[in-house]
Amino acid sequence: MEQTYVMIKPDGVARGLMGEILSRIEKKGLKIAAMKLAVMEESKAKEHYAEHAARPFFPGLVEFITSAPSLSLIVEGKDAIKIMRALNGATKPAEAAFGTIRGDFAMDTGRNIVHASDSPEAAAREIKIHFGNDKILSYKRSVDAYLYE
Ligand code: IDP
Repeated sequence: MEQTYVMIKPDGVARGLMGEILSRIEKKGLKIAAMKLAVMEESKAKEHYAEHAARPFFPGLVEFITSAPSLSLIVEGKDAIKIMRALNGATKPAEAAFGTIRGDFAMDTGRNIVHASDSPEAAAREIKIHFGNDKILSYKRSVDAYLYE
C-alpha cells in the first residue's frame, strides 16, 4: 500500500477542522497510519518547503507553519498520494472545486488548511522529515475486504 504525508496546517487546527478533515480521509477509505499534533520546528518547516526557499512567500510560510500546532499524518491506501491531493483540491482556494477541503473551507493560498505529498519521492522525503525517528504502527482493518478487491 502507498503511504503519503499529510499535514493539517495551523489554520485547519485553529479553525476546528481536524475532525472534519480526518472524517473525509476515513470515509474515503484511506487508513491513518500515524498522527502527531505538534508545533513544527523551524528547521523542519524549512526542510519541508525547501523547494520554495527562493520564493517571496517562503519566510511568511515558514513563520505561519511554525506559529501554532499542526497535525502531521501518514495516510495509507492504494493510490493514496493521488487520492489525498484530490481530496485537498487545488492549491489556490479560488481554483479548488467545491467538495474538496480547500474548495469548501479555504479563502487564501497562504491559508489553504492542508498539505499532501505530490509524488512518491516527496512522500518518502516528507515522512522521513516528520516521522523519521518514530515507530510507525502496522495494523489491519477488517473493512479493507470491502474497500479492495
Ligand atoms: P501544494 O501545497 O498544493 O502542494 P505548492 O505549490 O507546493 O502547493 O505550495 C506549497 C504551499 O506554499 C501552498 O500550499 C501554500 O501554503 C504556499 N504557497 C504557494 N504559493 C503561494 C503564494 O503565492 N502565496 C502564499 N503562499 C503560497
